[in-house]
Amino acid sequence: NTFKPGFMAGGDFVFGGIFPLHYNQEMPDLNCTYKPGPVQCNGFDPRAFRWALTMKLAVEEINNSSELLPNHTLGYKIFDSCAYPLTGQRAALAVMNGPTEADSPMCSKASPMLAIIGESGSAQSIVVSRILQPFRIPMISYFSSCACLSDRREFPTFFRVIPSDAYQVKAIAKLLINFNWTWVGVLRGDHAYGRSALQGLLNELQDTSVCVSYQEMIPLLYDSQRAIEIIRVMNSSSARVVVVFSAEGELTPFLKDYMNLNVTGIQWIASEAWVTASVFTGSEYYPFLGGTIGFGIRQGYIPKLKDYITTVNPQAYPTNPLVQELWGALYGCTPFSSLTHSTQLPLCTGQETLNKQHSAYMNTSSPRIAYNVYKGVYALAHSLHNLISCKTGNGPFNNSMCADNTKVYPWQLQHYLQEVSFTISGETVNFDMKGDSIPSYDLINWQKGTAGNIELVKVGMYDGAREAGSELVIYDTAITWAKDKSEVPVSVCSDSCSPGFRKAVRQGEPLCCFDCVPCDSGKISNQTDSVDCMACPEDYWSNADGTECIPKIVEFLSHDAMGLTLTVIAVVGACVTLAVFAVFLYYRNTPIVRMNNSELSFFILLSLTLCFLCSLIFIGEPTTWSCMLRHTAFSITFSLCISCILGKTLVVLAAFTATQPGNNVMKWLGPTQQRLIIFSCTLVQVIICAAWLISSPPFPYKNTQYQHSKIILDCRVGSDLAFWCVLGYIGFLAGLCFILAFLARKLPGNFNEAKYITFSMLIFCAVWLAFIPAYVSSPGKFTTAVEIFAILASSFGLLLCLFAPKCYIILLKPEKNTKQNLMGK
Ligand code: TCR
Repeated sequence: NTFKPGFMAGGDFVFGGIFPLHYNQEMPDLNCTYKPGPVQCNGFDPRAFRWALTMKLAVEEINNSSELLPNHTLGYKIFDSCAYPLTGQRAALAVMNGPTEADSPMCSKASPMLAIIGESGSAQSIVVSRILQPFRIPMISYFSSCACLSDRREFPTFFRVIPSDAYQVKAIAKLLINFNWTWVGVLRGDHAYGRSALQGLLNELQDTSVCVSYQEMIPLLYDSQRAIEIIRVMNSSSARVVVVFSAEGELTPFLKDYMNLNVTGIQWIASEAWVTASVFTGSEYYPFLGGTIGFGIRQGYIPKLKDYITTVNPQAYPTNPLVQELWGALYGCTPFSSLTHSTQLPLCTGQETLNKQHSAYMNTSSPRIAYNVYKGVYALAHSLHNLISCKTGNGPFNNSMCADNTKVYPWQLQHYLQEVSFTISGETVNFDMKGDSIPSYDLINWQKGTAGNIELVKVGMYDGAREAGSELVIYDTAITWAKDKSEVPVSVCSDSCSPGFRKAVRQGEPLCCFDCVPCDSGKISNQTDSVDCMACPEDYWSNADGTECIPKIVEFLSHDAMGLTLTVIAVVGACVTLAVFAVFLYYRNTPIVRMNNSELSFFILLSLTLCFLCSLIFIGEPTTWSCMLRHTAFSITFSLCISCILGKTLVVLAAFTATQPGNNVMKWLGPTQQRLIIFSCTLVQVIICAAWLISSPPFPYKNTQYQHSKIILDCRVGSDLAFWCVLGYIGFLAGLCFILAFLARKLPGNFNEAKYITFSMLIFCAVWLAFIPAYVSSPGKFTTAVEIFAILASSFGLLLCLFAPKCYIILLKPEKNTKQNLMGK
């Protein structure tokens, strides 16, 4: 009961093939009380049989080709692995055994076994690779996608023409990023494939904008209770996109439960293991699985495959048990009664119809795995061709040697395999240092077919041959999304932040979940989803929405409503003062004007006019000149005014003392002395001002500290000391004046000037004392307004207190304007 190859043919060079021609095995009883029988394989798999035929076809094509390996023939030996590591190991050993004369009488000379096409499942490939390793026999797998096989130290002779799962995970990550799905769930089966794919995806998603909302595992021993819990998690999450790393096996019961709970609206991302699964293509699945998208192995085209497959029938291979098993699987009958085959199937009548379940066997229009097998065989043939066409003395081996064509070693072929590069139907095939070929996937979308069933439509691809960053090609408009929608589903944890806001991470939650907080004033963000707000440049400030920097408002007291009002008041004040001046001039010969030194009154009136007018310098944009003028003009006119009043007080005091006998103070206080007092008092202020202007004059200044959104133009005093000296001097004069007037207030006489002077000084001091806190606390241009206001108020105070009573008498009570009446008694 020897283990026989499924197909074999002799040649100058022989390649082995290992295919899972059966999908089930029966282990012999191992109670060790009798000799254990061989493992029985059952469950014929027509798909794998087609793969094996593809290898046979490829070898025959190459043998007929006049370009590839002319004058040499290839042989093959194809064994069944039964889709299981242990039986895969048996196949590997059988392949290496070499053809014996007993096995194949047609090839008497034993040709070397150079390389192997195999195996399918990664578990089997691992075992086979370990067996081949000591003999340095290279192998090319067409279906083993485990990323673990990329480890050259562990699997030094392993090559493959299927992309490693690591690339699938990369492609899925790119897909998630492309569609802006930043909040996704991941579901996986309980096996190495699911585990490593999930791990790989998490790695790929690090440092991207995508976060995983939840990761759930479908238990190995299926449990409805657990599945329902998982479905509840899926339903309650705002992640509408779910990536599923699983095989059809464990997914079938899970989807059954999912459909029973009538959950819809999930956008599935299928892993390669189930995106091409035919079990879910029934119309009952469409409402739940329609729109599913995922990466499948790239389809290829093998022109001769269709015809070739029809040539394999029981008539052409009467002695091959596999062909008869194929017939059993496809038509449910045995073609020959003569063969002692272990099935109890009826004899074929020729009327049988193709078994629906295996109808895919005949569909060879766009093979995926078979095409991989085809590429693998061609890769071997091209390497061998290169090896044989080696020019003597130009070879790659030690001392530039070539391989000996009559005695080629597998390790020599491996060298050429590593270097090989060729094109097959437009696609370049080569291997990197890890034995991986250029990754390529089709993006497959599950759409509604004509009969309501699900059809797999190619809507894009992942092509590793394209330059980095543009590997993913998607035909957006061709995609149907879940629930038959045409717009891309949204799967985010938080909606994106509009300009003017920035993202604020929520404590203890993934980066994709955030709040949007408005930018502080003075900072802006002009893009959606800004992480930070940026500060506006100097002299710029944020607009109300926080989306743009706009120039700051420049503020100063100008000819706006407030400025105009103050101007009008100042002008009116000046006019009133001049009017009083005119009245006094007109009545200059009446007693009330003449009584107390009329010259001083005219001085006071003139200086008051100046006081009113100097407030006008404070209105308008501050310049170097206006700043210097402001304070000096103000302080000099005021000290002039107060010195005049002081002079007047002194005269009043002196006049009274003079009435007392033996006193002639009046002699000391004649008009010349009065002028001298006024002049000298004012001169002191002029000197202070001159010193101020020379040492550190006031200057215009852009104040941005007070209110950040505005530039307030005002004047800096330059020297604080000088400023306070000037004010202090005015204060000193006013205080002196007040004290003297206060002393003189009770002096006899019906018209007591001293009383009014006391009163005016009181008002003057009150206004300026009140001015200080108002000045310090008023914002922006109001500071200047307050200053003007104080000037006007104090000027009006002086004008009213000193001149209103006199004007009253002059204009309205002329009868009282007599010397008797004014002197009293
Ligand atoms: N290679 C996997 C097994 C596998 C699979 C599938 C199983 C692949 N694709 C689809 C079921 C359905 C890819 C392996 O073992 O390496």
